[in-house]
Amino acid sequence: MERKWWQDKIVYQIYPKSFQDTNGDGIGDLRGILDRLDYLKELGVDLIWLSPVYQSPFVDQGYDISDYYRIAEEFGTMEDFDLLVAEAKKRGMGIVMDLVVNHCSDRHEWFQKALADPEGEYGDYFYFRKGRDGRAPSNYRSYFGGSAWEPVPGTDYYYFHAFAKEQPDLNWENPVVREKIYEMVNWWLDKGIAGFRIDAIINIKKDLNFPSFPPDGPDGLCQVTKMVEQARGIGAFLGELRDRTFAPHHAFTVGEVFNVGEDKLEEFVGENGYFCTMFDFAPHILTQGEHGWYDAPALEFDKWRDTIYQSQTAHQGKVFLSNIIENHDEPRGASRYLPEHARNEAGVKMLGTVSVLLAGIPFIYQGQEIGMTNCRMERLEEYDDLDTRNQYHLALEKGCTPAEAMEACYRNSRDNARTPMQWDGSRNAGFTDGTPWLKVNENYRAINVAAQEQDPDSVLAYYRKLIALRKSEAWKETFVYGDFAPAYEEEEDLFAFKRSGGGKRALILANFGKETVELNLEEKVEQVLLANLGTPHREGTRLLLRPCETVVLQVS
Ligand code: TEU
Ligand code: CA
Repeated sequence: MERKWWQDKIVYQIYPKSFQDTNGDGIGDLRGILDRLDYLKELGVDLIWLSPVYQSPFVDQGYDISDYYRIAEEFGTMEDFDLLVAEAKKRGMGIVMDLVVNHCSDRHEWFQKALADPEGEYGDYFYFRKGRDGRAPSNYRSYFGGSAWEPVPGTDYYYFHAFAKEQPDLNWENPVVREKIYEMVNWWLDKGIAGFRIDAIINIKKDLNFPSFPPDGPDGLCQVTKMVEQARGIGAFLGELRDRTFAPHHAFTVGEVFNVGEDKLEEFVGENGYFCTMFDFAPHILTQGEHGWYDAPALEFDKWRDTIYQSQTAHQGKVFLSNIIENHDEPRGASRYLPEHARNEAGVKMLGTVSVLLAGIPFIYQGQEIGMTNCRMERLEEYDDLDTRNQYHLALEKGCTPAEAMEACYRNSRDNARTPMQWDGSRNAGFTDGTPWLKVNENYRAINVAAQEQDPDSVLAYYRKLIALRKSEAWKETFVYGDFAPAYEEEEDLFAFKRSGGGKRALILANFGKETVELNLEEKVEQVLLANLGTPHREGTRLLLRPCETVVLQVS
């Protein structure tokens, strides 16, 4: 694969609402991000992905956009935004926006006009269909629960929404809609942003017959993904989007792509793919419930590790995937991927090591670098996320007790990762002087940036070293462009792999088990590049790895 400018980058995801508030309204803002640019630079970040900052009624936290050309009032002004792009640039960093074009908000002018006249010009910007015998056109369940078809009062029309009813799907079949989208994308790129993370993009192609399927639940509905999976021809849309916008700007693009076959990978993110990269969700899907959170299976360490090994090996040299352990839709990695006994600082460093040193592009979600964890809420009302409320009620319907349903939320709620960033030990963790829009995790006195900046052994200090190692002149060829191979596969509790490139080899070892692992190393150790529990215990070829211990070795 030919080398591209974005391949050696480290991306940091900011959830603006929860990052840093500067005016005391309890909501993070662009000025807050500006204030923290130096912090990000010091961490080693190159690209900053902002979850949506456009004007929005925030039914789905900004993933429901009512004006693509405005900054949400809550977050500041367009001047703040331009300043952010300029200040990031000064520091050698780029801003990546969230591109949400599968749907917009029901408050968007287009949709308002469409509602007023479903048969008029704007009706064709969306999917309006007539009901069948007084019922919805088909039996899809939206991602956030309930029918994906919403009746239009006073008519026999319904409109389609894959997500909430306040998020009507845009009709990509309409060339006028596509033009408007390209125009908007180019407008942002012309401002000098580095690129886009592309939201829920696999949903833009529908099966226009909108067929019903056998129900997969007692509600008589079936997941809307059924229809999306059998829709054909998304490539024409995505290729056009790339050619008209991303490609001429040499933009960095990362697709949020679920449900795409292995055979399509190169088409999506290969040499001339639709996007530069996409998230590797293979390890995340393992803990997805079949019907919802209430039946989400617990993580099995070996399955998780082997899925990553497999994905890394299969894509070698063909595509550059993006690796994450958490994002704004998922629980905290430290609470999800670490076994109970490893939920401590050493464990968090170990998890960071096996994620950041994989082949592909490392994404770090705000707070991951200090080991932020899931947050326990006492009452359902403390959750803000619509998806969480839906899943809670689904769990009750399936026979869970309220306590069990709350427990499922604690494990899986999207709000786990959306609690305010923990900057220091003062009130509200230094996030706001006012009342935070979402509860601050009670562990902020123990886990916060200020405390960790003072401590050379902190998680934060470790992440800085880890990122610096990956990016260093000496090791870049190995960690960024080098090959991946699993190692010591017979060791059940070990996450172990080799990276080789630029004439060097590194061995990464991490002990996720409860017992010390004794290894007889096949390689000669040249030097210890990184370790989380002090000098590793070695004697000749023998290496002892204590529980939660991780080491990165140069070997030959
Ligand atoms: O998520 C898309 C997606 O596929 C969702 O089903 C996601 O898995 C969801 O969180 C299920 O719990 C994107 C955004 O990342 C998410 O925040 C938005 O809510 C969604 O699109 C709609 O824009
Ligand atoms: Ca604010």
